[in-house]
Amino acid sequence: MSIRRGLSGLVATAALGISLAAPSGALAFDVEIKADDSNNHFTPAEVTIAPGETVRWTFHPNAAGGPIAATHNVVVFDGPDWNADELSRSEYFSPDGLGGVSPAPGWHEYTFDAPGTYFFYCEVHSSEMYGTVTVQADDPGPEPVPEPALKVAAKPKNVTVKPSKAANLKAIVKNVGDAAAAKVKVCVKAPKKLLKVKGKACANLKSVNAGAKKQAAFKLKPTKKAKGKAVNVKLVVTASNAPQQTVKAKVKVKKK
Ligand SMILES: [Cu+2]
Repeated sequence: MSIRRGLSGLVATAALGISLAAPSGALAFDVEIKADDSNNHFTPAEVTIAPGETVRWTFHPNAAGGPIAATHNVVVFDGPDWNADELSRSEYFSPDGLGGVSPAPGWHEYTFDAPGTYFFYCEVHSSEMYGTVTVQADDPGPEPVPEPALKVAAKPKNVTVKPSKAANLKAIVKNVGDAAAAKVKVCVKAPKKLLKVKGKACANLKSVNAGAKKQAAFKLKPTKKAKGKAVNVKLVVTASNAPQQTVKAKVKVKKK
């Protein structure tokens, strides 16, 4: 309620045509400085805001609508460390002229950037007029866990060979993730009746770092039955810490 009243007071002041300095940050709280003669206090005395927000302390009339009867000010420690040397402080304020000065427009602002708990008080009534501003950083949530992600490409995608020649096929394995892929293996799979793998059908690429590329070459020799046929081949890449990936290639075997 007190916050609401403070803000509506500001709107009224603006409507009168008094030019007000724009707050330097997002205005998060308007703390009332209300002093009924027997009870000097800030309302609210405990404020919680986000980094970069501004708190404004505004001098308001007392409960009866009359002027504040005593002299007040606001002192803000500029860090969560109470031993901070430099303080942000308002001029003394007393609308009825009982000592001190009456600064226009009658408030004091401070923008809090670093998270922590800050202390503020009135130098005249420090034993009863004080409070804290808690600056809470947003919870960034759990950090994403870096993961490897493999992609495999066949080079070329289509290869044409004479029946007497072996087709050369390369598997290009790229890690597009943000962590190293371990125990990376790439294998060529072809129907045995049509293509025979010369050498090993699987290549051990070991680990592939994030952003890195490795390749493996395979030789596929057509059988007699493959003459004149287009044979589908698969390149399959596996890793101990990344999902399996497959790419297709085609070996066209000439009739002669
Ligand atoms: Cu005071």
